[in-house]
Amino acid sequence: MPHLFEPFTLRGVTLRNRIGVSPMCEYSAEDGFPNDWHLVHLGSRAVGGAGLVITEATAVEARGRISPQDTGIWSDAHAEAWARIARFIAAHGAVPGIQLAHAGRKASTARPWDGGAGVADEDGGWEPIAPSALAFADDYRLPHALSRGDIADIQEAFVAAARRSLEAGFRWIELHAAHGYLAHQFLSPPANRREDEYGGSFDNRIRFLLETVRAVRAAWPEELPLTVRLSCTDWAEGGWTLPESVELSRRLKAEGVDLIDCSSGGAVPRAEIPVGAGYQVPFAEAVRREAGVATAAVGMIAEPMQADEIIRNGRADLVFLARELLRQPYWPLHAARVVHQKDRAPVPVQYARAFGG
Ligand code: 531
Repeated sequence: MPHLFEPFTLRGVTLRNRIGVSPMCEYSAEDGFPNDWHLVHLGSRAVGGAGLVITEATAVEARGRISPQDTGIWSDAHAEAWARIARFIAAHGAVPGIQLAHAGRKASTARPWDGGAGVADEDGGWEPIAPSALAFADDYRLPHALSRGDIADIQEAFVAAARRSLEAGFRWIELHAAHGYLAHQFLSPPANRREDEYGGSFDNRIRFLLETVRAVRAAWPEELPLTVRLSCTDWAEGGWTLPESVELSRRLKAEGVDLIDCSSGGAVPRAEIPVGAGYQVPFAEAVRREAGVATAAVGMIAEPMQADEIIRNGRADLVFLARELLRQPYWPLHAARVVHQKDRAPVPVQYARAFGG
């Protein structure tokens, strides 16, 4: 069985180890442009030894931002700003990945440190769009329901964003279909009340994501991985379920998706989630085993031995870390020693003196 520091290959891309930097919103962009903060934030985690560094949720159109301070890639100028960051990540041995996203009805909200509620037009907000005209919660804005034409336009925006991601130097795409954002809103019955071919039955609710994947796959090079983040359960009565995630993963695999990043929650407010060490790992395990597709495990993974165990026991192909990498950008360099793989620690030459080199 492979371990945490074994390389991992998907299509023509090889990661130096099984550690990925999970997408993390920084709420620090202006007009969607990543800046020096994003360069240092993502760059230091590449220097820190991760095999894969994925950007925060990056909007495919301005309306798709969670907050006015989110990053985007809806113009060539945005792609140019990303290129410097992707280049730095790659120069330090990590594969640069981008999470392409649309927030749907969870768009136009304030940054968490400003309370997170809906932002009005006069304060720089906008009217969100969604499968159905249902607000996520009382303090969120009411979205307007997408027409068929709007749906096609958004899918085209995903394709254009994928093309720009390639131009910018990214080598890995994660489509965000989790955490209650647009694609997940189509999947989840509490958010999707449509009566056309995009709502109702399972086949109808997965249609938006499958069509988007098909279009992006056709525009994204054959030799590069296309991956999807799912919320494997809504943790809610009447919501999206794990068996649905397994079946969707099979269909996504058939469309050329290479890996499912297995998260959960976010479609409905106030869900009761049993958060604890590795609580989402069983989802990565089930999808990997039952859909026969590679998976990433994410959520409350912080200890090197815990991460190594997940890989060694074939519970997931990759582990994605978020908060622990905020605390310790160089976590992979330390983790290599803890799991007895000191010789595989991806230590930058500049730092060799600190790591016994
Ligand atoms: C936290 C979150 C996790 C799981 C369900 C809902 C929310 N994150 C999600 C982030 C944005 C900030 C909060 C994204 O997925 C973009």
